[in-house]
Amino acid sequence: MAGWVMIGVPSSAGAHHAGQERAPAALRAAGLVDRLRVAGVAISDAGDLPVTPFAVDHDHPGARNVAAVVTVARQAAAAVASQLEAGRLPLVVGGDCTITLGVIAGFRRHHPDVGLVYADGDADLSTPDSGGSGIFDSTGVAHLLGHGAAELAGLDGPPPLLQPSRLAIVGSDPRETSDAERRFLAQAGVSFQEAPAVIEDPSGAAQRALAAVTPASGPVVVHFDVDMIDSGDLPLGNFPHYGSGVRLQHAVTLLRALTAHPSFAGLVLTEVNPTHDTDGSQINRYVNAIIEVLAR
Ligand SMILES: [Mn+2]
Repeated sequence: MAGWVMIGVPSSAGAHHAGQERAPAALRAAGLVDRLRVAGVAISDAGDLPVTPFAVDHDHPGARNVAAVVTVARQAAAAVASQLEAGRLPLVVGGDCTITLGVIAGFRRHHPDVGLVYADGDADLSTPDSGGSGIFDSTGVAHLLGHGAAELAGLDGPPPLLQPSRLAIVGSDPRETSDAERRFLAQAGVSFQEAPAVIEDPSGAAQRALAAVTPASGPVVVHFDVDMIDSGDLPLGNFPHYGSGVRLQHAVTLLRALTAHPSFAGLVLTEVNPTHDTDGSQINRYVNAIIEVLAR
């Protein structure tokens, strides 16, 4: 076993504003890699992909910065595929949530049956034509399932990037999902557990998500958007979720259970915006939490 490798994806191309492109450097400076090693986790550092900050895009109000989002996803896919080739376990540190599309595309090159547990404050089902912000951050799941912008959904050949039966969404804020979206997920056969299920029993929520995606034999990637956590507890998310009730410790228990599964094959960390943390104290709590998740 060659151990873990950190791949930094310093991009806010798909975000509402700049800031997340600083997360890989901020997390490294807070000791993410060094302190994982001290905790006994074998990890190397592959450095960062090119910095791709948010840019104002007046020309594509329904699909802002789509070209940059696709480029970053392609870069992430290539980096992940190459580290898998070397037998390493990717710790992909974003960056906004659209990087997970690239991570799945990279896994597919070695494992077409890859599965995904998507721990996120949102179900991310918006598309460029749904009349919203045109920001891609909230569209990741729609694109994974083959909807939305063709160049993103078709990142790795004919869509979908992921079969609905290989996806489990967990921890989303019920205030952010419509009944129509819940029906869509149920009809598609996507496992969907919202924040109250995580608050009540984070280990049980993890086991149910794993049970949904592990009947197939492929590896399972875990996506963790920090905005699953109530911003009243940890205000690091690029876009706030005050009042969801999910505490940092709920997320740690959930993620520890997910990453302990024999099929677990990689972790994606998204949406940390270091500009929201004036003194580094919240980044430090986040790094402590990730160490608690990964140290065995
Ligand atoms: Mn997200």
